[in-house]
Amino acid sequence: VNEISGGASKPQRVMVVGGDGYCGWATALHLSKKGYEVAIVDSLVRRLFDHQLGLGSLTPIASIHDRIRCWKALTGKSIELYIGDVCDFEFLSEAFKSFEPDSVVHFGEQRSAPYSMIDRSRAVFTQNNNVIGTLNVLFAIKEFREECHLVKLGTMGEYGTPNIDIEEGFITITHNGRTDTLPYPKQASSFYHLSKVHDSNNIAFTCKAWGIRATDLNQGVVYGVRTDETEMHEELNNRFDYDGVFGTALNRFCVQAAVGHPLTVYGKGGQTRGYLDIRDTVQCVEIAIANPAKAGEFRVFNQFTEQFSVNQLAALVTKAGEKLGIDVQTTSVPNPRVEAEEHYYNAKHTKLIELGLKPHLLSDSLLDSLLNFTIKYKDRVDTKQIMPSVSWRKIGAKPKTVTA
Ligand code: NAD
Ligand code: USQ
Repeated sequence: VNEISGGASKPQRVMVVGGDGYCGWATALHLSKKGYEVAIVDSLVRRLFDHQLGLGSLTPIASIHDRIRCWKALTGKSIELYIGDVCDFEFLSEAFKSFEPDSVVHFGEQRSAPYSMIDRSRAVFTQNNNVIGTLNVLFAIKEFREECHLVKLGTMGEYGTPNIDIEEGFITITHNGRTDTLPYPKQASSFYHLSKVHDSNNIAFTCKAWGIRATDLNQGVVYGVRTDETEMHEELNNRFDYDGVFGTALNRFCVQAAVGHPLTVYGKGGQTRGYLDIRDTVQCVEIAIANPAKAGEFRVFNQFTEQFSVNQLAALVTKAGEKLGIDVQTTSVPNPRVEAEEHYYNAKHTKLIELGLKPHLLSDSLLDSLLNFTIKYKDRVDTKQIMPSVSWRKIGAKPKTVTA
């Protein structure tokens, strides 16, 4: 295992916070397969949100315990499990002292923009959960594992949609004759996306003040579901969200096409974002771990492989549907969000490529297989969950218990 541990004799120990979630589960298995010693830390709060809101994954998902048992039975590899909340510092300290991670990959946040815009209490929960959780991880590293590399999942949404090119984390500006390289301006547009901005500031500060080594992965929207490891057995199935709260653009469109629901383009559909295949998420995280930041370094990578507008995605899914004999319609839904619907977008994403990322670009064959995958499970779709139910403008202090 020398090639994965940078010359050290023991395999690297990686703590995957949020390892029961969509990106985290796929990553935990991928790293375990590659010979890393993996521990999953997760509070399972995401499964609770599904219960509370009456939502469910397209795919049936096994409990985290059964998932890990199945992985061990198939591969002989153990994944350690710590069930708890990273906002609970005592729990996190015990997990750190017991597992002694060389890297922490932190996926463990409330990651839905619409969830954070349901009502005041969800907005506050999101920022509390995300900001305090990350602060605790930073304190745990300082206190117990100074050399541990933090690989933190951020979001491309931290930058918003400025009318100039988006750089990777930093921009060099000349102002009144003086020049400096500064953090790229942040213009997030939900309480969720803002929580990531706050995280980035806290991480950058602790790198400077305490010498923490950190990589902020500003990830675009993820699509797809199968990875080499999750497809080994049904019990290793990843979750696949398609509802209006947790479902993301391309994944939702594939499910909508599969059940004959018109594709829900919000507003004018010119909203452009960076996208990547989940098989590239796991690759990018492995690359970041294998090439750690230096002590005191705050590194930022833009983690996506291609840009698409919502209209372009709808056109691609329509074309893929035609090939399978499905007539796909599109509907324009009044935009529940406050965001630019026609805008310039050109974001750099070269640093992960320079470190060896080999992207899986969105191809006809991937769209065919994703669409076929959603068709396989279409009887599990609750079509009432498809339309968006959370409004950026209507959020208030009154608690909401039903969203659909
Ligand atoms: P997910 O909701 O599927 O998984 C997140 C996991 O973290 C869940 O299992 C949840 O139970 C756990 N968790 C949340 N708060 C926790 C806490 N306080 N303590 C312990 N565990 C906690 O989300 P995902 O789609 O896998 O996203 C993972 C990360 O990647 C998030 O940080 C998200 O912001 C980021 N990201 C996701 C996407 C995407 O398209 N899915 C895109 C860009 C960035
Ligand atoms: N959109 C539609 N129709 C839909 C769903 C979405 O038009 O049915 C539009 C949205 O208005 C938005 C764009 O598609 O303009 C992307 O929305 P999304 O729900 O796919 O993604 P977003 O809310 O940005 O959040 C997701 C993840 C989040 C991550 C982010 C990366 O949930 O965790 O941080 O993607 S990024 O978009 O780069 O900020």
